[in-house]
Amino acid sequence: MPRALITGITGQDGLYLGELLAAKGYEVFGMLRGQNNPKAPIVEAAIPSIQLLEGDLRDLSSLISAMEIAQPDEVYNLGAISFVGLSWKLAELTGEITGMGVLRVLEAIRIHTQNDMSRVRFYQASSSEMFGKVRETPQREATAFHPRSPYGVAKTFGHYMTVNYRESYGAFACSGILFNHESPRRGYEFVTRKVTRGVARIALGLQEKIELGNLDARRDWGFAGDYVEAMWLMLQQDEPGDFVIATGETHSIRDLLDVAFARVGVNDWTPYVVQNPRFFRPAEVDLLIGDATCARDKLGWKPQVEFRGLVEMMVTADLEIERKLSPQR
Ligand code: GDR
Repeated sequence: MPRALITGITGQDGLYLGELLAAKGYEVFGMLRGQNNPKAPIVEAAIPSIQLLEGDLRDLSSLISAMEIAQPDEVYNLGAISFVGLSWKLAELTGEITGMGVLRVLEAIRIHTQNDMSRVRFYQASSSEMFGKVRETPQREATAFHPRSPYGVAKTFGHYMTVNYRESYGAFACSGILFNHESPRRGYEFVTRKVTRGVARIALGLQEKIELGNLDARRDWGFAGDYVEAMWLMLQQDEPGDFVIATGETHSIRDLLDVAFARVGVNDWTPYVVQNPRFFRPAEVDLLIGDATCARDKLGWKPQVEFRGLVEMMVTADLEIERKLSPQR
């Protein structure tokens, strides 16, 4: 039975990946921060066979212990401070966890394997935010980086550390450059979920308006369930490598609002949406669109869920959640 260790198990991707690996027959270990983490029951409900370990990306010795307990064949580093908007306010902490955390996981593997790093396959959750002020469109593996937020800078550090350990120690280390990926499990602070939850609550009479930032921002949005499959595929290859994972389509926040409100029968959403400067960012990325040709050719990966299906899935799920929370509606 192969063994996998996932950091960031409580996040959207951690849950989908844990489910995928458990279904494939893996023994799955999930790393959690702090005792009595309130998210532990959610993880245990989604992945009943999961074994939870304590560890912190700020603490190397806790990562070495996690390796010793889990004895993993594969390590997926999904743990991070992942909200870009917050990273300007928590720049140092973001650097510490999202950036230095990657180096610590790599070091923990190096120490655990006594420098024979190829024994443990490593996946780093890199991000399209590394492209930032883009040098070419669409973006591919060879596109130069120009991150535009402390988050993007920290992810770029993690990406290059992953490449460096591959080149320095022969680590089987892969970096997945994932464009935005969403689902009904997305955190409420991200724009897709903020919109789909807001739409559900407006339809049920529980909320009047959604406050948003830049409505002209555009993203390449895919379904998180499809994207974790790509993570696994990267670690099943003969050689490690870096892969862009994206749909190749771009949509604006306005498109997102069109589809989400249409799902509840509203064609003109303007009365329900207000812009608030609080949600604008000090610097925006340019047009992010990914070219996932390498992933298609080498991994045989392609996204299954397209934009409209994704947004409708999220509104439908939020209607159900909000109805349960307010049964009188
Ligand atoms: P992003 O996701 O920064 O792309 O990072 P997010 O959903 O936060 O923002 C997408 C775009 O929407 C605009 N926007 C708003 N965003 C939020 N959160 N709230 C608002 O009210 C709002 N109004 C407009 C933003 O300006 C932005 O342009 C995500 C994260 O998952 C990262 O961890 C990951 O690495 C990248 O995707 C790929």
